[in-house]
This record gives sequence, structure tokens and C-alpha cells, in this order.
Amino acid sequence: SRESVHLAGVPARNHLVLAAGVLGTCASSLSRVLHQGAGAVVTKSIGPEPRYGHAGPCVVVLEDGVMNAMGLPNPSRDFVEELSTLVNEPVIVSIFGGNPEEFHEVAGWFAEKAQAFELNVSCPHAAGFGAQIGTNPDVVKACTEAVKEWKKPVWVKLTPNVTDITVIGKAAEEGGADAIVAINTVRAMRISTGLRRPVLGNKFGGLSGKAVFPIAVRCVYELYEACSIPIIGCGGISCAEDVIEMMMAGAEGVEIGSAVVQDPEIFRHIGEELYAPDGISAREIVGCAHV
Ligand code: RRO
Repeated sequence: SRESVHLAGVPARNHLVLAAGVLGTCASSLSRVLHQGAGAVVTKSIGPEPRYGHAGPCVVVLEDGVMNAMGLPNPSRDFVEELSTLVNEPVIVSIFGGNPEEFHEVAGWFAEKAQAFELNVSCPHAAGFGAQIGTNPDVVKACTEAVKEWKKPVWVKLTPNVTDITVIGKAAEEGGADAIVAINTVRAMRISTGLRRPVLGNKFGGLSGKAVFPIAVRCVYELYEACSIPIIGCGGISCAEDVIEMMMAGAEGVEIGSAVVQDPEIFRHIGEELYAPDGISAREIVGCAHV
């Protein structure tokens, strides 16, 4: 088998996972990233109804990051069929809903095909699906419990847009989560001075990329201290040294998203450096900033 590491219940090929959203819901794109060296991939978030998403512009590339307000575009249940070409591949299906019942329903469609679920309780700019879910510890716990009924590993992806992320992390853990993923995007806004209006059609969006890396490291460190389940670090990672820093903060694995836009072969490039014969063994460094 090509699976060589176990990442919070998921048999993966290495510790580098494609973050949700970036390559959408196209099976061939996900497959290509696996061939290019990703240890596992997370899909674009799938919800209870098909959605077109927000009016554009919905992605803006900034000097030090990316800002998006996609608005949860997704094919909903039709994605089950799309996934057929990816059975036996390390695919984690990201799902969202407006309440625990919807999370349970959507997960049920994928219970046979998904290796694991990532619960998106953290979209920063979608009415009814983001802040209302992911900032309430009772709701996060209930959504996690609902999806755990399908007996698959469940990762819960958290928003940094809260005062104390450990309150939400502990709620996911109580709900039976197998891992916490931190972080989703940081709520943000830019205004075009020339056009005298916000650059995103939705006005507000989520910031990702290098600009958010220090926020992600802080969140991972806080969660590692507060929780007993594995943490997957996500947010602005763009080189092997970033991966090592994330692991020193406590991450057992990482997700990479925005950096794929600049370098489609990022997984191969980081993997070559990280897993070189004289490279640092990823497992040995988890949490070492805590000693
Ligand atoms: O689709 C989006 O607008 C989106 C989602 Br679901 C998310 O979780 N995070 C993000 O930055 N954008």
C-alpha cells in the first residue's frame, strides 16, 4: 500500500494534505494533486442544497495572501457520483450544514465513499452556515456527534474569528472529533480607492495565505495545549520550514491551500525537502515548542 502515515484516523501517504476549497469539486483535479505528492486531499465543502455562490469578484490575490468570498458554491448530492473515480484514494469530504441534522444528512450521502469527514463550521462570510455554527460550542459539539454516527474519522475545521479558539476546540473534542483543523480564513475586507468600493462583490471575505500564518501558528499552539486530540495545522504554509514550525507548535499534520495557487507542484517540492534522507522526521517534532 502507498499509505505510510496515519493522520488522525486517516491513512495518508504523508503529512501534507490539500486544504479544503482550493481545487473545488473536480475529481480529476483532486487526483492530480495526489499524484503530485499530497498525502491526502480535502474536497470543497459540500452542503445540503446546490449553490452557485456569491456574485464576483469572489477571489482577489493580494500581495501577501488571497481573499475570497466564494459563498459555498457546491453541487451538493451530485458530488457523490463525481467521487466514484476516487474510491480507495485518501479523500476527506468537507461538509457543511445549517444545523446538526443537515450535517448528519450530508455525511450520510458520502458514508461509503469518504475516508473521513472534515466538518466546515467556519466559513467566515456565508449567512446561516459560518459564524452562527462555528462560534457556538454547543452547536459544534452537536454537529460533531451527529456526523460521528456514520463511524468515520471526523476532523473539525475551526474559525480563527473567535475570542478563544480553545473553547470551540474542546467542544469538538467532547463531540467525539478525531482531529481539529486550524484555521479557516480570517474575516477581512479591502477597498479599491480608485473604484471607491470594496474589492469583493460580497464586500467581506476570508483572508488566507502568508499573511495569516502567524495567526494559524498561535491557534495551533493554543489548541495543542488545551486539547488531547491531534491538531492539523492550516493557514499560510508555503515551504518546508513552515511545516516544521507548525509541527513545533503542535500540529501532527498540515493542510496547504493558497500556496497551491502560486506553485501547483508545491506538495512535491515541500515533500522532497521534508522527507529527504537527511530531512527532519515529521513525527519526532510534534509539539516540541512545549518542552
Ligand atoms: O466558499 C467560501 O466562500 C469559503 C468557505 Br465554504 C470557507 O470555509 N472558507 C472560505 O474562506 N471561503
